[in-house]
Amino acid sequence: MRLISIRILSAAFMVLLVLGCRPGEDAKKSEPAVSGEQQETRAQFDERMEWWREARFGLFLHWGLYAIPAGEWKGETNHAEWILQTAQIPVDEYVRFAPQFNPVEFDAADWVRMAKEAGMKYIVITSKHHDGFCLFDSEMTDFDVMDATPFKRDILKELAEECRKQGLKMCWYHSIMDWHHPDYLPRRSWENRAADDADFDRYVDYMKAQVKELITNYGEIGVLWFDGEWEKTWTPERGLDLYCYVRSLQPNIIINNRVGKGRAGMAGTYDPGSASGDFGTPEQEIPATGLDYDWETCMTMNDYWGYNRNDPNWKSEIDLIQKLSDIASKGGNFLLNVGPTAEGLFPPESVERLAAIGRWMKTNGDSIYGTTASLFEKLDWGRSTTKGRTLYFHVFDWPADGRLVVPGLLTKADRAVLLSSSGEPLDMFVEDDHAVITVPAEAPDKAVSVVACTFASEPEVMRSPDIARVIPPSIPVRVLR
Ligand code: FHN
Repeated sequence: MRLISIRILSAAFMVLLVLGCRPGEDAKKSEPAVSGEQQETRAQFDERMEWWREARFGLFLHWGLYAIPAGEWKGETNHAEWILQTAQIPVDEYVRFAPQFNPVEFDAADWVRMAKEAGMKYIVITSKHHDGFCLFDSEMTDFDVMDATPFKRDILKELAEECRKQGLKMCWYHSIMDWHHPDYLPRRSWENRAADDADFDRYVDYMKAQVKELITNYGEIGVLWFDGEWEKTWTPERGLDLYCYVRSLQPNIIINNRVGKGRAGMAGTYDPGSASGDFGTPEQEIPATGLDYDWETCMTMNDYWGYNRNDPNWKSEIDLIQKLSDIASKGGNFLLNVGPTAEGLFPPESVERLAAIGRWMKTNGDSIYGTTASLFEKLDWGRSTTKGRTLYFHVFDWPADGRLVVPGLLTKADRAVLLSSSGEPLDMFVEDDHAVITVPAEAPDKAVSVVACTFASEPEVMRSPDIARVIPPSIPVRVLR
């Protein structure tokens, strides 16, 4: 068996990323189009993405009028944020929820505290979902929390101020699709609302004006998370125009791939070289392997994004923590969702899970924050993440014999410790094609126990020749032939 060491040159990273922000033919709008080209080198892109790659873990919030019915309609209980569509509620009936929206228990400080204590570094909230209702004070419409509800508080303003106070990044979800606005097309198939006077260009003007409000009225925004891009009226050209427009307002903002038409459905994959957006968006799923671009899995804790009071199908804290490890081991971010109630509270099941994840992150956060993907093809007992010359081994299935075998690791660590310990070194040796770390009989954590191995020099990892993954060029890779 001949081993050769090769360095994988990530040619993809050597290429300058040039972003042509030429206004599309739809850019003839009242708003100034982005003039000229915004050129961004790989180094500039990496700098813009840096905080997001470091963060690895964020809170998704789906909140709006749909929290009032809480999934229920005429005896059915299988609705949520799509209830206008799934229950075929005419718009003039749906808007009657607005005067009922009075979340008097809402406390931005409490929400941000729970996210922070869970180890989350950013919050993405629905500024406007597909139903068109705005959780912020918009000059463009009265169908917002300030004009249409008794609550009359700018929820996004309160959250943005709290995020700045507590050190989290504030980010907005914004739906391109808008079932309420008279100019949005197409209408819902079952609707009898006239569309003769609808003008989609006029709707895009409205949407861009609201996006401008979101980007200029609330301080620095980390991510604009677009959604609802799949209908035929939205085009790649409009997506590029919108991407450039947002970047012209806040050049350092990060924008997901749903600004354009690039995402492949729920897989959320796309070609960053041709489609707009800065990261991929797998939804309710985790890619089988890492992707060779930035990506973030978004996921619910139960079955619905918006609050459904009858949904008992909650993922366990163990499952959620293992999903966090799995995602980080593939170089992705995890955007975990909470659907607050109409009163403005997180469901107790969400509160419990956030707290449990937070306890785990308090001990093991170093194995998630700022890490890159595993150097190993597959570890039957768990996952691995990488940070400089430290490899973190996330053990889901603890070895009964006290021997943690790491196939393909050919270098003995300078130091091996359990993150849950006070730093007592673990014995370790290398034999043949694997390393063995001696660990305690009992797993320190019922979800994921993490062993950190720090190497005096770059660890050598043996891999099969058919893995065409891009590995940081600084780490030599031995290829088994
Ligand atoms: O239709 C939406 C859905 O309601 C939810 O907001 C998810 C979250 O990513 N996105 C869309 C479905 O892909």
